[in-house]
Amino acid sequence: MHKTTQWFVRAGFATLLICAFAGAAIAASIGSSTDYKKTTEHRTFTSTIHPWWTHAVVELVTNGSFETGDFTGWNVLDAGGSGQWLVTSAATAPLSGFSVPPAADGSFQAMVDQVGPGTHILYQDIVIPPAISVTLNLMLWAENYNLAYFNPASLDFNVIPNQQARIDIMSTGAPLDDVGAGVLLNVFKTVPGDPTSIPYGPVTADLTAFAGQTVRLRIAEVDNQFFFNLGVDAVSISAETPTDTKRAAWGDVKTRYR
Ligand SMILES: [Ca+2]
Repeated sequence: MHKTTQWFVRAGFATLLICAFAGAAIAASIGSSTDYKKTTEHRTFTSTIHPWWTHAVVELVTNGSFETGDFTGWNVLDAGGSGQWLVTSAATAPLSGFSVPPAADGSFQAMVDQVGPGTHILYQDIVIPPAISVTLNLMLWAENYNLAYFNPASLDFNVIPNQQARIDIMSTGAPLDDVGAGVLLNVFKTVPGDPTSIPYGPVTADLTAFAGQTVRLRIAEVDNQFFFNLGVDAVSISAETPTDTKRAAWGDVKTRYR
């Protein structure tokens, strides 16, 4: 065989081998894609936006169960002649001596106790990321020994009578005791006629409207009529954020193909 012809034959054979290897590589790549599909087909999707998005749930409240035994992550404002927010695992209120229900979660809970009039505000500023949904959950109990509520449009214990509790989502720029335009969403409020003994129970609110904003969660109690114990625990604001798993997985496939 002519040398040139032999070279072409050899080159053709080499080309066939290269094509075979390339084909195998492509097949391997397709196999990888198939594996990815197998992985995702068994995943549970809840998104209504894109079927390849999965969700991550992020907790936004620091020390929401008070299990540090203190107010780490929180801010407290106690005004008046008596009383304070405190973190306790005790079965008896430390100032008034009234009985206290067990913590709703873990060992510790936050509560207000007093022996005289005062305003007591517990708050935490929350940075809410862009999210599909944002939800507030907490557990609350109350014992209003006055057996009646008074809820003037003020959290000032000098406004008489004033005997109320409320939970609000606030603008961070508003005064701490604001009950006007600084209240972005009222979540809970005692009004005259409400039960004055409230056993531990859930309080929930949809905060999705505040995604991408920084807001203040405020839990407030005012008393100037008689003893008023208020307790909270398991305070949670959870944000559900999308994660584009398809893009991440495809990037991984591309890396392996190269
Ligand atoms: Ca707790």
